[in-house]
Amino acid sequence: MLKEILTSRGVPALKTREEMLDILQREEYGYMPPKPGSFTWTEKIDIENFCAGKATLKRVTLTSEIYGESFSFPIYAAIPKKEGKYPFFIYISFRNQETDRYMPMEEIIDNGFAVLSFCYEDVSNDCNDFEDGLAGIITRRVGRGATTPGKLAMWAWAAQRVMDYATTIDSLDLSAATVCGHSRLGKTALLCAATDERFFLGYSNNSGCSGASIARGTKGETVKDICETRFPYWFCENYFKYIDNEEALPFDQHWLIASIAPRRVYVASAREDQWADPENEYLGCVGASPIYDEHGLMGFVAEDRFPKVGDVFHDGMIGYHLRAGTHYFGREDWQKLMAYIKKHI
Ligand code: GTR
Repeated sequence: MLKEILTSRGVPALKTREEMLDILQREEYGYMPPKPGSFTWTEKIDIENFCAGKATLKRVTLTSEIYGESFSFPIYAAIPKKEGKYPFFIYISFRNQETDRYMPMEEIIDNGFAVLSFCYEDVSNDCNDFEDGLAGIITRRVGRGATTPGKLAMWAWAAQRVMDYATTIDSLDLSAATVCGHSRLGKTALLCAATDERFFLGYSNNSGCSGASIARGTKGETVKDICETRFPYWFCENYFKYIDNEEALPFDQHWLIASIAPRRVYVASAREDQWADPENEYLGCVGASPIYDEHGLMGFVAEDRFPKVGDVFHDGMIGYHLRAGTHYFGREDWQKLMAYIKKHI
């Protein structure tokens, strides 16, 4: 039933990962900024006995050379003290805080994970300002145009620099890296995981339009809403061609999910978050699933119907849940995400 819905909406067939990533970057997010020429960091201990002494919290400044300029941004690194190799989250945060309402740090540490996090606006501000931070460096070189990176691509690039730093830490299990974020930062997390094969899992929480949610036939936010009225600077200018013209998109958002394959991806929806359109987020998973067949893996193992509150689908390479409540990255989401990871590592 759901596959037929996708077909009847004219959702484009999957292509190779390379082709999908090229089209998504060219027509939606802009091409990802280049990898840095050199990469250094400085760190200091912020809280020695963080979370009742279970972890150390460091404040780290990452510095990358890009287009001949130097770009730095701060991150937090919360690493459990007990010797071990920890699976970890790279959490793209709305706020420059080591714990916040979307990130229950102690609970995450107690579940056996480390967390590296940064505030997206320390990379470039969330407004139509292409002079601030990383945006300034990029725009001085490539300008602002049809295929140049929008802010989502810049924030995703920054999460990849956090991954560069993660590779230098002995106590992290580099085969179990998850990038995660909520809403606009859920879109960012998917783009980050899609364009960097070092991630084991990309997790998007309530990412909606231009994230996990199929654009064609949405009952929530449209390309016009997101580009015209609200956040044009998140994208490259080519995306504006599809305002009121979703049927002309040469892709749909299931390509973003499928570009993470054969690695894992997780989409979390909330019932009352109709702006993100949970049904279309679910369709994104359905549409991406067949890519895993080529790898002999089970993609989305779920029922062939729209989701209901309480559904948790954790068996396939694509994880999913739909919870009650509104647009929020809550403890229930974290618990389900951590359960999925523990099941598969
Ligand atoms: C909304 C936007 C969504 C989503 C959300 C958020 O206003 O329309 O696409 O990204 O913001 O990031 O909280």
